[in-house]
Amino acid sequence: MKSTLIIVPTYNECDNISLLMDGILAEAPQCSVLFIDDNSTDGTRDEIQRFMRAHPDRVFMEKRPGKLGLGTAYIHGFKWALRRNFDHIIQMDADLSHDPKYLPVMMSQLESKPLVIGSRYVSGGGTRNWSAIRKLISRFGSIYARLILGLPVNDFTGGFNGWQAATLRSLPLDDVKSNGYVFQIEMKARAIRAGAAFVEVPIIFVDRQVGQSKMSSGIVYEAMWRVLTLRQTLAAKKPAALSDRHAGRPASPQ
Ligand SMILES: Nc1nc2c(ncn2[C@@H]2O[C@H](COP(=O)(O)OP(=O)(O)OP(=O)(O)O)[C@@H](O)[C@H]2O)c(=O)[nH]1
Ligand SMILES: [Mg+2]
Repeated sequence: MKSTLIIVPTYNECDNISLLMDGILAEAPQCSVLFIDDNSTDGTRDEIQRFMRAHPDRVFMEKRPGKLGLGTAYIHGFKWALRRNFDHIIQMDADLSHDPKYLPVMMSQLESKPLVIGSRYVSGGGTRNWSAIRKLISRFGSIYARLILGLPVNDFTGGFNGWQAATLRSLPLDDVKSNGYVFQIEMKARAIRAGAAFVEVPIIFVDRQVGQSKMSSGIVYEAMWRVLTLRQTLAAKKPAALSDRHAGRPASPQ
């Protein structure tokens, strides 16, 4: 059986850890979990350590000294996973916006697809409890990236994604410079341009109930600017064939 690591970046998510871990243990008991915590001050680390003590062989934490950003947290986690030879890597938020109930379908799709995208913008996907402005920013972000980068992904900005290890190994992780939302766009664009086949699995994204959003206007501006520079970067590389892609269609159940 393939080994799967779920990577969860955390910054002050104390009240979400327990529910998240209960969900993961129920839906994907065979998976390992790696938290990347950026020196949370609200007791997040204590909560994580509680689960590490209960599941020492499968719950791990990397501690970083301060809030260094989502992008570098994931790159740190990806490298950690590759060093330990996990076959599949799934990234998800700690704030329960990404429901662990989707883990089984993502894992089963990863058996055959190099990149599995949890998608709000394919049939069966959607968002719950988001303000009109958040919906607009998210929808616009994905359409903007799709048009500028010329790649047929419906949900470019989502952060609930699965990777075959070989897909991550094929990417120059040290060259990934985006740190906020746009990190999700850059990773997908680099992988697809490198030839990774992908599938978009429908997910319902639920707005966080507790904890503080780390979203800011700076993150949105970074995304708009960075997508433009990313187009230049990727244009300099030879595009690979976009074979076996299933953009826009929900994954068929297996
Ligand atoms: N390690 C680390 N984790 C972070 C950082 N910024 C955000 N996170 C985590 O990344 C995940 C996504 O962050 P959120 O604040 O939920 O951002 P979002 O989902 O884009 O926006 P909201 O859901 O509106 O809050 C959560 O698990 C956060 O705790 C960071 O600088 N370092
Ligand atoms: Mg969130």
